[in-house]
Amino acid sequence: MLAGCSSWPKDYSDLYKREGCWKGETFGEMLRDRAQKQGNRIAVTCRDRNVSYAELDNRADHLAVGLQELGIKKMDRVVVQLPNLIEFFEVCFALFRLGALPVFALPSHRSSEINYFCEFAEAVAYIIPDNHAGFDHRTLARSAKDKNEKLKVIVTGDAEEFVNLADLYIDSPKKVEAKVASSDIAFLQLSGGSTGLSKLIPRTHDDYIYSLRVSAEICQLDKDSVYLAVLPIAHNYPLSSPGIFGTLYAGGRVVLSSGPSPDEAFPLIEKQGVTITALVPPLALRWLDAISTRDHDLSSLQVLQVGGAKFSAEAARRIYPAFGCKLQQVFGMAEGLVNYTRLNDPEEIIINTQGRPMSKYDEIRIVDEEDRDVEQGKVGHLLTRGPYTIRGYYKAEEHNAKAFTLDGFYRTGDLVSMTSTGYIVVEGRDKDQINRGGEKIAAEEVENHLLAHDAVHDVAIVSMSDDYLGERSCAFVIPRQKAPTAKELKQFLKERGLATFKIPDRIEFTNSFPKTPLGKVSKKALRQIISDKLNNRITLK
Ligand code: AMP
Ligand code: DBH
Repeated sequence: MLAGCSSWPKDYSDLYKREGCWKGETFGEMLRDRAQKQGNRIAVTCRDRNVSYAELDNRADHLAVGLQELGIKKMDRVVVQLPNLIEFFEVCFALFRLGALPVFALPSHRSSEINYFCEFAEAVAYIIPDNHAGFDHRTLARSAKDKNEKLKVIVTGDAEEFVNLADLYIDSPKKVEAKVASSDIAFLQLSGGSTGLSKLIPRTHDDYIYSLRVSAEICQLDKDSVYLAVLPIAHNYPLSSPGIFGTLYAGGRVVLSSGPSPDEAFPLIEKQGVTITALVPPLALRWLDAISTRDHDLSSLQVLQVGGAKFSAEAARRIYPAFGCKLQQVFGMAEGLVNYTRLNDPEEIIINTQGRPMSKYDEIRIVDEEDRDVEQGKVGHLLTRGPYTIRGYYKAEEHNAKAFTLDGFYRTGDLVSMTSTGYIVVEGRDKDQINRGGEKIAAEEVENHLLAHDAVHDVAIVSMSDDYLGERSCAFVIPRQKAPTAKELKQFLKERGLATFKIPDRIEFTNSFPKTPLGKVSKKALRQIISDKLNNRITLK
């Protein structure tokens, strides 16, 4: 086991094995098996390129040789920041063959996040596209290399001074096949974070593949399924719920879209016969708006998943009439637990709930401030434990003591209620996080950056409600003598290399913060202030 990871106590791992959740599968074997059984079938389509299971298996073998020659070995951490490209699959499976661990960064991350991932995970390599969405990722590599000159940078496309990924596919008679146990960590996922920086989430082959198997079953995936990936595939939701990996598990086909716009996605659905895709709520709204003016034939689409943030019942009700396919609500987290509405659930369940746990071995508790179970139907804090929910973040002993109960339940930070039939309704959140249309922002992380500005005395960031994104971020700033402008502060954050989605949508200057009876900053009161202001009820002093 990788140092810094907590595993399940033996009685639980025994239980999960005995009950057939953990079957001893690994990612390396999974691809090998599909390649042997259905090598000619297409695994991934990207633009005009179709890659079969056999080809993907081969390409991963070849790349594993090249990565090994570069010095990457078992247990090494490799920060992978790739957009929706076939190379993402090749890189992941090559690393799995080596027993090296991808750390999944998102394409929107910038130097502040990347430097931290590289340093904290003690990464030996960093894999990037040359340019993506108008941004040159090699600038991030230079910044990361300044901090650690030994870091190997591998680039798809124009590598400039770095290693070109294309040069690492080496056809060797001797295959790389590190001894990987199913109980080993397969990769590190990212949490949205609530205290300071994102935490890293170690996921094992056993636990993740179990979640893929059950997700694929619930979403009724099979070899004829075609999953369209419009969200960035490194994110846990399109990666695993059932996402691209769940689709490969089922032997289906993944179609990659470079982005979520209806202009790109609708023609792909029609042309490729897409059967299932996954959206966050703001995109579902955008697709709903677009559909009335387009004449693409989307009749192949059977399931439209919406998750990552709360989907309003009002919008949920519009999905079937507009798309003629089933809506599936997905409430999940990279730490583990995923809830789905089932495809044959009654309409009212699908519209009004965020689903129920995917596994009968998921344990759910809904508790009050003192960790006592609330009455059925009442709102409380969601705690969970189960065969694919981690028992601790990577190298975070102190934080783990707060984020997990003594008996191993993860404190999700979500406020939920449960219906009499066991479905979960997300009612709010008690973590210091903003959910900006599915993109999570840890308030403290951004506050710390702003506090580094000379003219900022104090800062508190809260969510403000937004019709389209659900929430946006608002920073309340107490300036020092000479007040900065909002524009200056945003530019400052950008220059510090913060991902754009974390830059506050709005900055309010104030002389003091409202306090709780205990003297802490009352974020609840700040949320009320900005809400009143947006509704023109008060003017800020
Ligand atoms: P993370 O822990 O960063 O993977 O983010 C997971 C969090 O996203 C959950 O704990 C929820 O706060 C939020 N979330 C995900 N899906 C939904 C959903 N369908 N409805 C409401 N919140 C969601
Ligand atoms: O928001 C998430 O992190 C999320 C949402 C839906 C997730 O990780 C998942 C499904 O697996």
